Amino acid sequence: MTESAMTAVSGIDERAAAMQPCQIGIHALCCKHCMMGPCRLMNENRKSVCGADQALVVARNILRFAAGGAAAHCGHARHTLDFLGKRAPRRYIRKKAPPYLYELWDSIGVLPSRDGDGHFFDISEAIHLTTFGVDADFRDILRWCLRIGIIDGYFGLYLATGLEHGKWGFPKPRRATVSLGCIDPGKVNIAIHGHEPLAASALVEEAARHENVNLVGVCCSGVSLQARYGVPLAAHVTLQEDVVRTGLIEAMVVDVQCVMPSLSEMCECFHTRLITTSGIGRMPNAIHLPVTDAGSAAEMARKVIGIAGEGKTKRRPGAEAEFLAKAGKPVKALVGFSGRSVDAKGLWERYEKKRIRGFIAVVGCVSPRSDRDAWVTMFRELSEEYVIFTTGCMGFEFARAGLLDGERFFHLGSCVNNAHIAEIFRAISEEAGRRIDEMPFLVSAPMAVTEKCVAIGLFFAALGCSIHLGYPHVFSANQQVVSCLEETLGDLFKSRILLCDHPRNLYGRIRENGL
Ligand code: BF8
Repeated sequence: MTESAMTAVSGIDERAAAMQPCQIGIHALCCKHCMMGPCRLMNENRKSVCGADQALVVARNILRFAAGGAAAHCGHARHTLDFLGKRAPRRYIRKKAPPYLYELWDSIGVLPSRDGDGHFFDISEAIHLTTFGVDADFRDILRWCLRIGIIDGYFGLYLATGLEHGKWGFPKPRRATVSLGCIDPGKVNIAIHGHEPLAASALVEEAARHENVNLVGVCCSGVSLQARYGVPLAAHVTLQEDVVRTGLIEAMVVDVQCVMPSLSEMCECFHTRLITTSGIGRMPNAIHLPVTDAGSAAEMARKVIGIAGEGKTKRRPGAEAEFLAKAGKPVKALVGFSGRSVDAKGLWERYEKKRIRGFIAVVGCVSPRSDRDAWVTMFRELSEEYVIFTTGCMGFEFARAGLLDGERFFHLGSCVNNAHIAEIFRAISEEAGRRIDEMPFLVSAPMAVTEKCVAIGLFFAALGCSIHLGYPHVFSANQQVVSCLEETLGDLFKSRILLCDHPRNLYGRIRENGL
């Protein structure tokens, strides 16, 4: 085994410990938008070679994170449109957003500048205006963050969710299995990893014709398939390598987003065939079976079943026994809620009768740099007084802790399905006859890994929700930036940004001050 393959085989937690984060970049204080730098602005008085001050550097970095996240979510929706042979919808935000919010966004100039696919131009402009020597007004850049958040919400989350439900059906509440224990040593195991439904749904259809095939999901593809079809969910983002490490996965099929490059070498260390399906998600050592429409998706699915079936005989001797000795039993969890199956009226009544103090959405990633168990424990405590909605990798953490009960904890699906949470917030606020920002709503992304978390947080901020961002600290390093964000959101919505990277601090702030 090569040294780099050995590195891939070591766990993500060990690699995170061995690769300490840059203490300048972690606070978004590093500017590398031109080649006179990188410039490191460790204190408020320093300026970069071009004269950019700390507030400008931090604001530009936040906008670039947001633009990256929005590009991913909007790309997901665009790929789905292409797959279905559809055009981008017109006047989409006008149709989907609460009218008072649409008017407000219009009045402050944060709506997308063009209709149809025009939001891609705004994402491009966000990159443009943060290049060397364009926008030097950090307040204007922070306004752009709201625009990109709105784009992410509607042309990413809402559009992708709506298209998926329209083509492949609405999720239904169901009990389903979670954890590595859902891998079946007696069957051909195929893992589906990534985000888009194009390849994933075709594999579910094809696998249904083969009794000896066990499909398992990873990350948001897995979450979607679980909610829609009851496919077992093996792992979230930081556990994706562990799926291969069982030695029982014949094929891992990936598309886009949150697919770690380490999988390429990891699969080489086992018998697992890595299969890529997206034109923008190629990986070394992988078989590429492109999926662009229903025909190519079905062909890919047939080939994958064949490749995986041949691979089972190549498992390392003893892999099954080793797995059975180590793997725990699969955990059962209640998943598959949506805006349709959550009773907004009932939830509002629970609040009105003072049986709960509010509603917290816990969304996004889990990070090897955060104390995952401490966050789960803290939200478990909060669930005694708050209803918790969850999506994405956080949903997996709550599932394996046995918390998803459909009473205190509701699992709303993948990260693009945060649109469900926005719809539920809207429905509860309509029951109450109030605006979203007048409601006890908090959206928390305690352990962001990807840029998508920043874009999602800004979307909910633009809706008027208070937001919490835990680790890392990209929003908090410069006081002018923090004050401007707080003042802007406070003036528009009376909402707040909570910047706590420790569960106890967040717990204290929520309990002492309400949401
Ligand atoms: O979109 S929660 S690590 S899997 S980004 Fe990725 Fe984060 Fe997981 Fe899905 Ni969301």
